[in-house]
Amino acid sequence: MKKVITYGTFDILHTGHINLLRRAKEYGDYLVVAISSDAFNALKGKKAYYSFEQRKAILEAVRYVDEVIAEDTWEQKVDDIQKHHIDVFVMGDDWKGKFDYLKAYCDVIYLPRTIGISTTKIKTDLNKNG
Ligand code: C2G
Repeated sequence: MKKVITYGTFDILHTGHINLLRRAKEYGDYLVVAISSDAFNALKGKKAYYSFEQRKAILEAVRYVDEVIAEDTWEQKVDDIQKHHIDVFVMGDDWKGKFDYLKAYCDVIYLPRTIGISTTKIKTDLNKNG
């Protein structure tokens, strides 16, 4: 079984996230998603609308996702890849190059981001339109 992993906040799930998850799953048979904990989001300077538990429940309902784990630190990726026997690490290309050190442990793939949609844009548009 070929296992894939990806990481992210995945707040207010949108088609950009779904496009990423669908393409990530195409690289294997089993997709693990490491969702940023609320504490790790604070480290990333992000405040998610949905709590970790809510984001986890939503991701677990996505057909491409086989398992959801917590992302608590920047440093856990190597341990995750070894512990979960990961073959492919996938991220959107806004992270291009940032995780190349993982090539020592698994394939590293950066996929083109979906243009024109983001959680930030959704929040801004909703605030503008009341
Ligand atoms: N994404 C995308 N297209 C968009 C928006 C997001 O392809 N329009 C991708 C991002 O590139 C990322 C994933 O969806 O691969 C999740 O995006 P975020 O929730 O914004 O995750 P991020 O804050 O980038 O966290 O250790 C890695 C970090 O936790 C990544």
